[in-house]
Amino acid sequence: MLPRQFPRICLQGVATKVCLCLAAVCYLTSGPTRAQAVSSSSGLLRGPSRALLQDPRSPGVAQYEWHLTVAQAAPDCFLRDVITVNRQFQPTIDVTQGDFLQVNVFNDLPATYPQTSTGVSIHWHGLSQKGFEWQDGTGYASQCPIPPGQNFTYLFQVNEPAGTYLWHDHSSQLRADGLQGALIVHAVGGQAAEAWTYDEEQTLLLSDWFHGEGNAMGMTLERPFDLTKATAESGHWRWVSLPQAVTINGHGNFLDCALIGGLGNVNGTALSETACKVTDYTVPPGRSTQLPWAQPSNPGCTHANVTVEAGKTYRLRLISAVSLVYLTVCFEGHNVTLITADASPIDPISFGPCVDLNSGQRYDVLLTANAAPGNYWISAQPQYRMGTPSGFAVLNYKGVGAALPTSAPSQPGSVKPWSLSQINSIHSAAALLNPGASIASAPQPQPRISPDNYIFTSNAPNLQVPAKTRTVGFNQTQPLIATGQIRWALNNVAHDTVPPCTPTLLDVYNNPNYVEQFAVPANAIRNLTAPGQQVGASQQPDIYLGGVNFPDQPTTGLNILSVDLGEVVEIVLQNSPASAFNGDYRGAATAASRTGQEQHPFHLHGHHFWVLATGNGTWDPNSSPASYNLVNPVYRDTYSLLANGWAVIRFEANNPGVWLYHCHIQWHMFIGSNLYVVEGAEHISKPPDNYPACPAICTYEDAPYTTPYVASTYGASGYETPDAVGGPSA
Ligand SMILES: *[C@@H]1O[C@H](CO)[C@@H](O)[C@H](O)[C@H]1NC(C)=O
Ligand SMILES: *[C@@H]1O[C@H](CO)[C@@H](O)[C@H](O)[C@H]1NC(C)=O
Ligand SMILES: *[C@@H]1O[C@H](CO)[C@@H](O)[C@H](O)[C@H]1NC(C)=O
Ligand SMILES: *[C@@H]1O[C@H](CO)[C@@H](O)[C@H](O)[C@H]1NC(C)=O
Ligand SMILES: *[C@@H]1O[C@H](CO)[C@@H](O)[C@H](O)[C@H]1NC(C)=O
Ligand SMILES: *[C@@H]1O[C@H](CO)[C@@H](O)[C@H](O)[C@H]1NC(C)=O
Ligand SMILES: [Cu+2]
Repeated sequence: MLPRQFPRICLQGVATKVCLCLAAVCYLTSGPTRAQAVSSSSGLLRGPSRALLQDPRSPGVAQYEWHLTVAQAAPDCFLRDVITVNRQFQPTIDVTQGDFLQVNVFNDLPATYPQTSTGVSIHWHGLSQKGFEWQDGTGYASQCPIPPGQNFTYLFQVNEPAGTYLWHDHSSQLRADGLQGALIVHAVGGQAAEAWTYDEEQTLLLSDWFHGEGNAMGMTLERPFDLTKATAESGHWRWVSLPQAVTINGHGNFLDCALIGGLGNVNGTALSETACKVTDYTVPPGRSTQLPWAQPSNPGCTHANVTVEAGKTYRLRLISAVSLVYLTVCFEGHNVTLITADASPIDPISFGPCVDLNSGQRYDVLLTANAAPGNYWISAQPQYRMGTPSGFAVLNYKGVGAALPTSAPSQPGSVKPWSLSQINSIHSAAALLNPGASIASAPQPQPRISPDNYIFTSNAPNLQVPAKTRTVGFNQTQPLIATGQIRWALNNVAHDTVPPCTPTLLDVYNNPNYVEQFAVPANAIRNLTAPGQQVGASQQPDIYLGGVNFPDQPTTGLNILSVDLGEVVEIVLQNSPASAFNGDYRGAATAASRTGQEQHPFHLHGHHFWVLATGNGTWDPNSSPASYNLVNPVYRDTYSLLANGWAVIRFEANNPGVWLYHCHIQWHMFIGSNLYVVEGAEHISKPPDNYPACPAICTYEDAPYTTPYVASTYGASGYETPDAVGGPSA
């Protein structure tokens, strides 16, 4: 549904709220509104890239007013506190390509809600924000978070390919509490201008869902992993474990694992019954393990229905908004054709009924309702983290009453994740590689894509791979640092999630030489002895320059890659054993026991990039480049680094700003798998007028989340972290 169907004129103030209640979006199309939008934010018109504002199509403004509050809900049949937007769970944003998106976010969350930062910020995942570097919504990178009781208005032009994106909190772990949703960029001219032929569209937002609050779970990741460093007050590290459910469009059932015949069987190993149980850990203190579930009094305790009409073709927008688990989504009885990857058109390809999505990835698929009318399972099955229950929705044919299908639901482990050759067989749409070609004469099912409808305003819509000017390599590890804490690290630096009280973008705007000036000199980082506690009175973490410095010992600080405009940067990412590169301060004997690796979805802000190769084993500078696809690699914003594998991407440095490059597993990013790309520092535009003030004192993620600290900060709010019992388990 296009926002144009909503009220076209909404006045400010009360009237706006009325419109919001009716349609959740106010849509303003008049010229004066556009002018007003531009002048209200003086940072928008500076530097050559802002020329895009002069596009003749007179963009309008999709205007939202969001009030974030805590509410009780049971998306997976378990009642808990969730975060809502205007009392809606995970609402969708609709905007048209080339228009402005304006979202005024009011943080009406209680100050006692556990936050490792002091507020919220909203990131628009996949939008490259070219020319709008202050609007990326990354806490302490592009802005200070919006504190409780305050508001901040995001305002930027959506100069992006039409397609499927998502929005989510990017200051702490609030997306695990539901603060996220779909963001759909509609083509100018609507569906008729789209590249594919289909009758209807629907969005499927996939989330994994925990019964503990995100920030409370995050705090336990800060406790000492090394038991000898744990005290009665600190407790010790505990992994967030597996999600209790997978939801589809906000609906699921944590007892869906009971649908698995005999509790399921993965590669010959029976799934443990505990996968179906609410453990002590998942129930916040003071709450019953016997809270009602699957009762009418629990709104939302149901499965989502995707109703289709026989004979029609549907564009299904699949979005993985999970915080942890890689999912395989399958449509029983129907094959689907993939048409876009992260909003980039691809050569249509089908792997049968299933599609793999890693956290942060999107695929749009075409599904034709050509089976016998009835009800069919849509399943979202976990991979790599067995014990997570599958999530289910129902593909319901119109005229047949919606009901759970009678066939056996697909069980976790019954479908293999995509192989390397499948991952590498997803290619950019041919039409984007040769913008001179006549699109009109392209035969169907060749997508009707032109540079004009692909990227609204860009100097270089041609997706041919540019020659690289520089290669940067990163080894991903999981060190145990001298504080006894465990981290995820890139080149031995675990990024501090909450850096100084000034966002790095503001530091760099004020001093374009900031990072180079204050970076730890290479000759000073070789002999680190006690990493992890380097934050001094200046509240300034150490700065490490990725690709330049590789500390001998794992450490924490700001991990920064500094690039100039015009560079074409190739990033080689290598998965390495957890304790590689002196990654266990206790020494070689214990390091030898921590050799595991996990798969990681990596996301780059501010850009789409070419994925040249996804490989197995150890990347070899001599032989691996031979496997790169330099002809038609997929162009996207989130890609997979497989366990024991490597992957190579290339991006053009054409967007001044501070852009995160990070693992999109919430918990991995939180304790270190993150990097800031500081790009074109001297070309960063002025901050907007309404930029949120930063707190005088910041809470570092190295803060001691001891029982007394949590009690004094959050009081008896019911959000306290669970007691530390049991031992580390990962
Ligand atoms: C929103 O924040 C601004 C400061 O950025 C403030 O002036 C304004 O009063 C706030 N609006 C409301 C309704 O609280
Ligand atoms: C799907 O349909 C079933 C059967 O009518 C209904 O019980 C259920 O509430 C529906 N789900 C949603 C999310 O509306
Ligand atoms: C899906 O595609 C496979 C391979 O082409 C084919 O064998 C199968 O019959 C198709 N299934 C459906 C439901 O169309
Ligand atoms: C990982 O580290 C090893 C050892 O220092 C190095 O040879 C390799 O090039 C690194 N990998 C990448 C992708 O940088
Ligand atoms: C690191 O320490 C070693 C041994 O003390 C010393 O030889 C070396 O010069 C030091 N390196 C640097 C860069 O200071
Ligand atoms: C990677 O190589 C190892 C060893 O040859 C093999 O066991 C594994 O299946 C491969 N992984 C993939 C994803 O191909
Ligand atoms: Cu990760």
